[in-house]
Amino acid sequence: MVQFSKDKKTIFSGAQPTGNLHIGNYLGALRNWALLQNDYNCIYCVVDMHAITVRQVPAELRKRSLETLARYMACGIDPEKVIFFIQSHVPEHAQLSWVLNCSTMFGELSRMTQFKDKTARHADNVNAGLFTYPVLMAADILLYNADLVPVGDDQKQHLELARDVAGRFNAAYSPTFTLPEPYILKTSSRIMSLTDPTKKMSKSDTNTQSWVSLLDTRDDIIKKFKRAVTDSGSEIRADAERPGITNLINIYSSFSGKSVEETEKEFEGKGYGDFKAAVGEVCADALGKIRENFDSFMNDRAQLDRIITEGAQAAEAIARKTISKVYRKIGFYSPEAKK
Ligand code: ATP
Ligand code: LTN
Repeated sequence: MVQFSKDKKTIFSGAQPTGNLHIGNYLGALRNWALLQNDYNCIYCVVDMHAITVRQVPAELRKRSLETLARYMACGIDPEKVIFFIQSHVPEHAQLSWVLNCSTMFGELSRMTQFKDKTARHADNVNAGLFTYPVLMAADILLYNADLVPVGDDQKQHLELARDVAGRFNAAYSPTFTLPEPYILKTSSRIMSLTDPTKKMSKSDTNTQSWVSLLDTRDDIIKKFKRAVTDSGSEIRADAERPGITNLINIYSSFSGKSVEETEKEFEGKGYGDFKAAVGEVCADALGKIRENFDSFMNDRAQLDRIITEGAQAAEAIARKTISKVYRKIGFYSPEAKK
């Protein structure tokens, strides 16, 4: 069982059980979760309950939830150090979500930009879950009294709402929840599209040449970098005026662990062709290792199931305490409670 230290701050984050991910997701999110596990008490959750706010194919969702866990572990998350579980396995998330719904205002939820975007994209399925999505996210975080939440730009508004709801509950009853802060990664760099380096790399881009998937073969990866759009000029130097080469330098430096300056020095006097080949190699090596780890986790279902079960037990031990406290404060009767 994971042993948390009293001296460390608690980090909570959630990952959508999505299928294909790209190196932008890896360098901007996945890898960083693993980097935090030594310095913080980390609780990570695959948010299958959030996923059903848009229509899912049930068999696919089941498969992807497992794959998401295996993928994060392949990127270095160690279930001996981190509480790692599937959201629907800990019913307290749904329980707290309902209570918090009653401390969240209709107007606040109406202002959420993700709700407005998703409503436009899924006009045939504007369900109430899509609307109250941020309340479930607040419940995720507040159940564990997380101090810090690593999130991307798009989730900052939701985190702000979680703080507001927590503050409102604390004021109405008595101090109960820790107010969570966003955790901004110092190392986080934005990886840009390989075909248009002024746009961020994104899996919704229909041109598959623009992004490198974690599942691409070595050959594909090398080809994609060879064809990557670069700028006029021939020097390997990072510069805001030359977004193409700058992006490749960032990618090389992120995978190799070398700084931008070291990278520029290493390739001094070399051409774009040599450099692109080197970026392809270093990326393919790293993804190859992740792929190998992933396959070995996926091939041992008994071990994965054990990790998921123990993760849910550890999470629930914390979540149960919070929900009992909340139920007591709001006035739900319990025969076990002391009179
Ligand atoms: P979509 O195309 O559906 O918007 P996406 O590929 O942009 O998806 P998200 O699912 O929005 O990815 O993001 C998952 C995580 O990966 C977030 O933490 C986000 O900040 C990070 N991320 C996404 N794209 C990049 C990128 N190009 N560079 C760095 N980090 C990224
Ligand atoms: N909404 C987030 C996923 C998410 C999350 C959370 C992130 C659900 N619950 C709690 C941080 C903390 C997303 O779509 N990336």
